[in-house]
Amino acid sequence: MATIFSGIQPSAQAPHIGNYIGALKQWVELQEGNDALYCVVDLHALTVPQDPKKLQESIDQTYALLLAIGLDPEKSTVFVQSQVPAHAQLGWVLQTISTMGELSRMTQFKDKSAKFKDSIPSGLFTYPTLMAADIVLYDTQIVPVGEDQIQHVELARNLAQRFNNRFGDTFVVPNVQIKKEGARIMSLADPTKKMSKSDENKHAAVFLNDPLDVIQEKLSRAVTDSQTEITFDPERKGLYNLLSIYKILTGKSEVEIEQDMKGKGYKEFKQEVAHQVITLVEPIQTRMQELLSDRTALHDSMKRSAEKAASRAQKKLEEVYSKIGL
Ligand code: AQP
Repeated sequence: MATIFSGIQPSAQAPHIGNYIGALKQWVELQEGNDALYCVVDLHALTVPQDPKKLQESIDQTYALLLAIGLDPEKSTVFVQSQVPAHAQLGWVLQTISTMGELSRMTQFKDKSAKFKDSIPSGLFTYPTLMAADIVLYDTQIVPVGEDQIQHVELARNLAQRFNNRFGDTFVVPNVQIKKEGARIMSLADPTKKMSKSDENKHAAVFLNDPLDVIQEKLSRAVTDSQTEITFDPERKGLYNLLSIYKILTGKSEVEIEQDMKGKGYKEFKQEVAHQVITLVEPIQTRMQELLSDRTALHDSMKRSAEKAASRAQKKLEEVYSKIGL
């Protein structure tokens, strides 16, 4: 049994199938037989300007989505970050042992800050130290994430080691866990870019709350190439991306898929992919609506999970405070 931690930001835009395939699908698998903690990282969402009412709604939506995909609060601890104060408290401590140099090297900071020109929010710069705190608070061994988060988990490892060296053994040094396949699902509109919630092109991503006809339309417009044969070739980026999605959702082998697709055209193949995506998201959407229709029950569930997480986190924070002389 391993201790697992991972998080997802609440955002007005629901998670996309890249988030699902790269991260969320693993979360559901890993809750069996492990000590798993999954977090709606709402403090991270504050690194860019937010409308308070919309943020509150996004937190509910994201929490409901995590339950709807199959996370079970009886098996894993599914909670909201801001409801466990030790995250922000340890975040500050870890920020004080991080350096400007290592934070400046984070590629996500470089990408996200580019949108702000002269007034870059400083939270965007320091956010990986809060993410490190999220992880090490629970003596996490494994962090299942998509490829874009490897560098942040590496920073969490460095900060845990640095703290242990300075103040004595305190934190478990976490390991990142990346799926061999699906760790980087690409944009449907431009398969050289990763699928991203914030992409301005509305055909780039399929979101888990997209109406079913929109899913069909987005997949039918997905960029491929002018060849005809449907085979797994990483050089044919658009097709390869669709085939990867199809492979993960069906559980079929590459040979089996190539066999099935012999003689079929792109149109038919894309319809098959859309069918698989719809089969995945339809029950999730139904369950999510049920959960969101009873906010009292939803908030009760959040509160119970936060209490469970907080009692663990508080112990670790007290150990840290005592070691650093607070
Ligand atoms: N394209 C992707 N393929 C596979 N995994 C992905 N993840 C993100 N994009 C892909 C993984 O999803 C988890 C939750 O991500 P997040 O909510 O922290 O958002 P993010 O990493 O910032 O990426 P997004 O969703 O595309 O948002 P924006 O547009 O804001 O960058 C993480 O484990 C992530 O690795």
